[in-house]
Amino acid sequence: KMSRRGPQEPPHLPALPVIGSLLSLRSPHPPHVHFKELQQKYGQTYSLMMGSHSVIIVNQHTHAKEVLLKKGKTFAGRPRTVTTDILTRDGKDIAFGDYSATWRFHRKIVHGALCMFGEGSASIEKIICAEAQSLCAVLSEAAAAGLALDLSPELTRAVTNVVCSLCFNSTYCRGDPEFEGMLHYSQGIVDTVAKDSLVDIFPWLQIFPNANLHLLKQCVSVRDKLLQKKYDEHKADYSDHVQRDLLDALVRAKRSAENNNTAEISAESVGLSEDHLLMTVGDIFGAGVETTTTVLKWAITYLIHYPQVQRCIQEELDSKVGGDRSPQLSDRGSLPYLEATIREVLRIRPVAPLLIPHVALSDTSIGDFAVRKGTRVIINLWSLHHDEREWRNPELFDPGRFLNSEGTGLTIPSPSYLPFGAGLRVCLGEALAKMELFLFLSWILQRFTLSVPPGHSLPSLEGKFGVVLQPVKYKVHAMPRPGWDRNKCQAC
Ligand code: HEM
Ligand code: PLO
Repeated sequence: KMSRRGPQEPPHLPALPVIGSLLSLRSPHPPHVHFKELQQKYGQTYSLMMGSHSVIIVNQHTHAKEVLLKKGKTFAGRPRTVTTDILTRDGKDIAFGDYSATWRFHRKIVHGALCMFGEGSASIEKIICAEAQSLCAVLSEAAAAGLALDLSPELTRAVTNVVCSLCFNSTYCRGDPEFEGMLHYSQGIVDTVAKDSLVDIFPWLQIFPNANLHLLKQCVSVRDKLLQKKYDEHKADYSDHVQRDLLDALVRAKRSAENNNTAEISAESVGLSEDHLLMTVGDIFGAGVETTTTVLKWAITYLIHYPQVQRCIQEELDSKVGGDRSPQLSDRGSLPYLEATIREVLRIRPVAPLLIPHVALSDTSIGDFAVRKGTRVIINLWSLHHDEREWRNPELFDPGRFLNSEGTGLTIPSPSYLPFGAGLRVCLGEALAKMELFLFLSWILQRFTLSVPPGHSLPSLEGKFGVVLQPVKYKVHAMPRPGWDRNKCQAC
């Protein structure tokens, strides 16, 4: 027998048990937890079949970085799935679109447009602060009336208005029916788009009556009408001289490509069709809302469980910002404990615990394992962020692990930390999300102490797995801090 030691296949799971456990509604654990547990039997990197697809699950940071960074271009593909094809008109967006010239072009336009509003620019900060102001006003009204509030719709509206300003140059008022409609369709999409972890197990199941797909299609059609309306409005009053928002930037790119028909960058060849354009704003709008809102909800859930962490942030705010003005982005450097808390929330409850599946674009390898072209690779961020070898007591919520020993500066104590992914497919909204998390949380905690209403039990820390990992719904009591009574809040 030959004993040449070349690349080997990763340990493989017997196909049926996994399909069974994933398809079974009775499975007690969501996929990221299940995939972490399977390491004990199969090792940190293993493969399995989902339907006819070969899938590799990566549970360690060295292999994760090899996939995302060192071999980023080889693993930059995305799988096509029944549900994401419905959401994105067959992958004509950025997040679920396969690696291609069109994808690169769209990512570049969006990146440019977000940078224009991004760091250093005063306008994005003003937009976020205006929303923080309005959010705090709602909280103090509720407090004055002695009411406990489900913060979810309030946080969603604040975050939505920030992306809405960026994408469409518009905002929603409380109770706006279009906003209520958006809340509804977006939850429907989050609940259905990644049933069974974004890898189609049996694509042929779609030919049977399927309640999930039916709900998804319905929600996507409501979303598409909203996107189309915004697009038509923008086309109608488009001007070459002003660029109000992301949609203007996309319309401009489309027009200039159309006027450039002779060159090799014609609108068709770079894929600047109306579909592409709509799906791209759809991505930014959807990602912009669901991710940041979810992190804010997790942050508040943990602050309610750990009042001492809340107190520490408030002491830091009192001493570095005081009570005579509101926090601003330039305070970020002097509020390390708040930053450490945000980092810890992103570690312990990653928004996208399995990222989005990657695909090998050619034959390659991960560590010593051979990987064939077309193999799907799932990076289990949950395993990276809860790895006992990398984190002391990983289940414990401890912002202090991100502070240096004096507690004066920030560190990242382990390389096993990738809340936004890395490489070619790294999150496009990282800078925006971090600004929003910092400003919303600092404004809220400067003015209020959050808790559950008397007699209510603490909200669960388990979470509900969809395309994002969301906390459960519960009511919050926001108590104004000394000096932040209703009148002051409205005057500031
Ligand atoms: C992709 C995390 C906020 C836009 C991703 C990925 C992660 C992530 C883990 C997948 C990377 C991969 O597949 O390798 C987060 C977190 C956020 C956040 C934790 C909030 C704290 C945002 C915001 C936007 C956004 C605010 C929009 C402005 C995107 C897009 C992609 C993406 C477009 C797809 C990139 C691609 O496939 O090329 N994000 N994200 N994200 N994110 Fe975010
Ligand atoms: C959220 C529901 C929206 O209605 C549509 C949408 C678009 C982009 C998706 C987003 C949803 C969920 C979070 C995703 C984002 C693209 C990148 C982001 C998957 C489905 C993450 C965290 O990877």
